[in-house]
Parts: sequence; structure tokens; C-alpha cells
Amino acid sequence: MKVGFVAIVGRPNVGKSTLVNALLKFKLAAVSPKPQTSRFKIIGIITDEDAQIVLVDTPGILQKSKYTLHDYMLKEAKTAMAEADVVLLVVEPKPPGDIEEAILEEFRRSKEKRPVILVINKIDTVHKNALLPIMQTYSEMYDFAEIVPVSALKGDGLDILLDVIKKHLPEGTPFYPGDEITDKPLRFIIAEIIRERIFVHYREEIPYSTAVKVEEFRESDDPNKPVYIRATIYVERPSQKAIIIGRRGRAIKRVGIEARKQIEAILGRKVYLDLWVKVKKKWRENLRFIRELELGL
Ligand SMILES: Nc1nc2c(ncn2[C@@H]2O[C@H](COP(=O)(O)OP(=O)(O)O)[C@@H](O)[C@H]2O)c(=O)[nH]1
Ligand SMILES: [Mg+2]
Repeated sequence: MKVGFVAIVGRPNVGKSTLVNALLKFKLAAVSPKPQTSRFKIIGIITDEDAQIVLVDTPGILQKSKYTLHDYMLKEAKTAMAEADVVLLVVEPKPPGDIEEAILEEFRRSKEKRPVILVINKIDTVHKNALLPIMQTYSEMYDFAEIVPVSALKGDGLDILLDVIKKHLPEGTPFYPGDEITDKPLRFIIAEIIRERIFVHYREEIPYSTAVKVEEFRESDDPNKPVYIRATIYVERPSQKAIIIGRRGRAIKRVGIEARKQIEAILGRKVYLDLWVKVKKKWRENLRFIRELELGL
């Protein structure tokens, strides 16, 4: 069997999380038009007859981080080369920018070479003729194992990409049971769904000041009864709480309805989603709390 870790790198917003979800055929990672939606490293596991592919999605850099985007990307590129079996560099269908150049420079400098597959995503946004010169430019910059144009959003090129990944993975025995799709607990995935809705519906610092925790998950023995899920949206200040709730609770109601529908689709069961908003001052500096979020505790 072909088995291994596939690190996905690339600047924010190129569609890394969308690609992971599309390859998994499961909504695992939070996706939004705002940069830095992903907060933690997420792995997605694809197992079929002849391979187990473990996708590692790089989170975006956190605001207020000590790193600049540039430094952060270089660090990620270095880690990917050191820890993964195959690296996917995801880019948009346009000429390389300074971040792409810096990542490739890091790859060139690296002593341990892994196959790097260049994934040109969002090809649904450009004319076919525009792709060739971009592929040409990239291929002159680095010795890529392969270059694969895809649209993660439309699902184009994904089967080819999976075959190409398999081709470059080493032989081995699976790390995870065949039916596992992630190392994260269900509570974490549910919290991410709610958090993604917040990224979609609120502006400025609100999404970045928000954390979501699933506090209770109760299934009834009667499959016709809804699953009870109590989740808390944590914010840093009372003013943010008021914004999250919105006038007459309209804003939070919309988040709740949309998240509930997605959770019902995943569980295949009716869900009663009980959403609360609480102020937790300076939670972003509380490492224990952040660790709990990451583990879905
Ligand atoms: N048109 C188009 N948009 C895409 C595609 N893949 C991702 N996007 C959009 O790009 C934005 C950022 O995607 P996301 O997966 O969060 O990027 P990440 O920051 O690299 O993880 C979202 O609005 C996605 O819907 C694609 O193939 N085509
Ligand atoms: Mg992401």
C-alpha cells in the first residue's frame, strides 16, 4: 500500500482548506473568503484499496502573531519538507509572488528533498490559455515532481491529483483505521462549523476574537429525536457579545440555523443547536484554553 503524510502549503486564501474538504469529500476544515480562517493544523485521512493519504492542512497565521506572513510561510515550508512524504504547494492561477518565490527558495535550500507537487487551484476563474505561461514560469523556477491544475471548488482535476499524490508516496502500512477521516473529535468539527459561519457573517476583528466550544453533545436513544448540542461562542469583550447576538438576536439566529443545517448533514440526524455567547477576557492569551479548543475538549 502507498501510505504517507502530505503537507499542504501556500499563502492564505489560495484554497488549501477547500482542497482538503474536496479531496476528503467531507467538510472538515473551515473555509471563508477571509484570510486566516483556519486556526489549527487539521489532518484529513483518505483511505482506499491501495493507499492511505494523510493530508495536513496548514493553518493561517494568527493575527497578532509574532511572525510576519513571510517568516511564517518559510517556517511552514521548512517543516513540510522535514516532516511530510509529499508536499503540495497550492497557488492561484497567476504569476508567482514574493511569497511563492521565498517558499521555493526554502525548498531549494532544504537538504532533505521531498517531491513537491505544484497545485494550481481556482482554474475555474481563468481562461485555459492563461494557464500555460503560468505553468511554464513555475516549472522554470523549481523542479516540481508534477504540476496539476485543479478547481477545488468545482471538483476539477482532483482525481488526477489523488493519483499523482499516490504515485509519489512511499510503500507502508496504514497509520489510521480505514474508517477514520480525521484525528479531531466530532466536537471539534462541530465547533469549526459554527466558527466558519462567524467568519462568513461578521466583520473586522469579530471573527478573530471568537472561539467556539461544544460543551454538551447528547444523543437520545430514539433516533427520531434531535441530537442536543450546546455550544458556547466566546468573545473577548461585552461589546463583541452584543455584536455577535445582534439586534433582537437576529445575527446569532442566522449563525445557528446555518450551522445546524451543516451539522445535521454530517450527522444524518436532526439537531437541536443551543448557542450561547460568553465573554472570556483575553482568551487569546490563555494557552490552556486554546489547547482545549484544539483538542475539542
Ligand atoms: N473560484 C474558486 N474559489 C475557490 C477555489 N478554492 C477555494 N476558493 C475560495 O477561496 C477562498 C479561500 O479558501 P480557503 O480554502 O479558506 O483558503 P486557505 O486560506 O488557503 O485555506 C474561499 O472563499 C473559497 O471558496 C476554487 O477552486 N475556485
Ligand atoms: Mg485554510
